[in-house]
Amino acid sequence: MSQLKQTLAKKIAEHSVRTQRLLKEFGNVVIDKVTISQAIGGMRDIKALVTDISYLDPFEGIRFRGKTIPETFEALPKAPGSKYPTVEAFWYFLLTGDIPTKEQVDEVLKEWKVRQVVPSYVWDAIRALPRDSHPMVMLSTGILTMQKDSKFAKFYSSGNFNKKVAWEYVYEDAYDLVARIPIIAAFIYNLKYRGDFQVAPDPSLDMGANFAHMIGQCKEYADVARMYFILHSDHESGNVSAHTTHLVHSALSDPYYAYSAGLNGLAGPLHGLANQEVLDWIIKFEEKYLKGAEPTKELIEKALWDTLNSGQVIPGYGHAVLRKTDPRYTAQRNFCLETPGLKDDPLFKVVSMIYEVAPDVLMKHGKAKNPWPNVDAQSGVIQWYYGVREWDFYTVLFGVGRALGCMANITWDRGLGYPIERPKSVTTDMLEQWAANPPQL
Ligand code: CMX
Repeated sequence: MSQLKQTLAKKIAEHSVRTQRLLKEFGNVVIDKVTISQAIGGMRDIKALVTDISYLDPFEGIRFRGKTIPETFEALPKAPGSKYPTVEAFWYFLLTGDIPTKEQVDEVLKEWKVRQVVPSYVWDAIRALPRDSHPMVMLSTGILTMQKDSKFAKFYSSGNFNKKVAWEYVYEDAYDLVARIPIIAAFIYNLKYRGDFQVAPDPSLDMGANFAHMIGQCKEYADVARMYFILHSDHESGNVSAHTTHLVHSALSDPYYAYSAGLNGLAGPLHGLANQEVLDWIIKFEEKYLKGAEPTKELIEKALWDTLNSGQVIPGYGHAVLRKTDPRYTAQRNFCLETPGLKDDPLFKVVSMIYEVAPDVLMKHGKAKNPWPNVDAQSGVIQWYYGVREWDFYTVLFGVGRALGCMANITWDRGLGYPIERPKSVTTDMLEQWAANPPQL
C-alpha cells in the first residue's frame, strides 16, 4: 500500500470516531434553522453539508485544509525550478491535510504516471461526438465512458461489498480520474482546435508541465496550469459541481458517474461557464464599443449598464457566499502583475478597468449581494495571453482542477460513511400556513 493510502486509512479511521461520536451523542443539537426564503431561494447559507477539505469564509475566501491560497502555495513542495507546487503535492495535501515530504511527493508522481493511462475507448467515444459539441460535453462523456471499468462499481456488484472498506475503491477510481482528466482535456483541445494533432504524455513531467507539453504550450505555461488547477480545485462542498458530485455519489454511484454529473453542473453559465462568458463579453465589448479605439472607463460603464438593462448578469461578478473580491481572482491578478508582458497585455488592462468600474455599477444597480469579482473574471486573460484563445475550452480547464476537490471529497464521504442525501420538500400550501402561523421550534 502506498504511503498516501496508508496515511489516508489512518486518518479516516481516526476521523470516523469523531463523526460517530457527534452522531451518537450530539445528533440532536440544533445548528441552524431554515427560513421560507432559504427554502425557495436555493438553500443559501443553510449549514447542511460537512467537509474538511476546504472552507469558504464570506470575507476571507477559501482555505484549503485550513490554509489560505498564499499559505498553500508557500507550504507545499515546489515543482523543480518553479515557485508553484506540483498538482500532485497538492492532491496529497487535499486528501490528507498533511504537507507531503519530498519522498511522499515522489511516490505520488510515480503512481500518477501509472494511473494516467487513458483507455483507448475514451478516444473513440469522444471522436464519435459531433466535432462542434461543446468541449464540456466531450469531457463529461470521456469521464462517463470510463465508468465501465470503475473499481468501486465492480466491488459493489462483487457480492463482497463492505461499507468499511468501500472508500478504498472510491479512492482508486478517484485517483485514476484525477490523473487521467488532464490527458483527456488535452486530447479534446488537440481534437477540436489543433486538427486532431495529438501529443503523447511525457512521463518525465509533473501534471502541470505535462498538460502544457500536450497542448503545445511553452514551458512557462506549466506554472499557469499548476496555479490554475490548484486554485480551481475546491470551494467547500455547496457549490453546484461539488455538491452534484457529492449528491450523485451518495447514491453509491461510482466516481465516474458522480463527476460526469458534477461537470454537467459546472457547465452552467452561473457557475464554471462564467469564465467563457467573461471572454465572450469582453470580445463583444471590443467589437461593439471600441472598434479599435482604446478602452475607457466611461465605455466600460456604458457596456455594463447595457448588459444589466437587457436583463443579463455581468459574468465573473457576484457570488453566492463571498462578500469581497475572490482571493482566487487576486491570486491570478497577482500572477498577471508579476509576469512581464502579461501586466501590459491589452486584455489584462480591460479586465483591470472592469474591476475599477463594475463593483460601483453593481452596487448602484442594487441587486447583487456581492458586487466583487469571482475567480472567473480573471482566469481567461491568462489563458488568452499564452495563446489558449479558444474560450469555450476555459470551463474544461476549470473542470480539470475541480476534479481534485470533488474526488478528495467523495473519498472522504465514503470513508466516513455519509448516507444517501435526501433533503425534505414541502409544498407552497405548507409554506403559506407556516407564514400565517410560524411553527414554534
Ligand atoms: N450581474 C447582474 N446581476 C447579478 C449578478 C451579476 N454579476 N450577481 C447577482 N445578480 C443578481 C441575481 O441575478 C439576483 O437577481 P434576481 O433577484 O433578479 O434573481 C440578485 O442579484 C441577487 O443575487 P445574489 O443573491 O447576489 O447572488 P446569487 O447567490 O443568487 O447568485 C451568482 C450568485 C454567482 C450565480 C451570481 O452572482 C451571478 O449570476 N454572477 C454572474 C455569473 C458568474 O460570474 N458566475 C460564476 C460564479 C463563480 C463560479 O461558480 O464559478
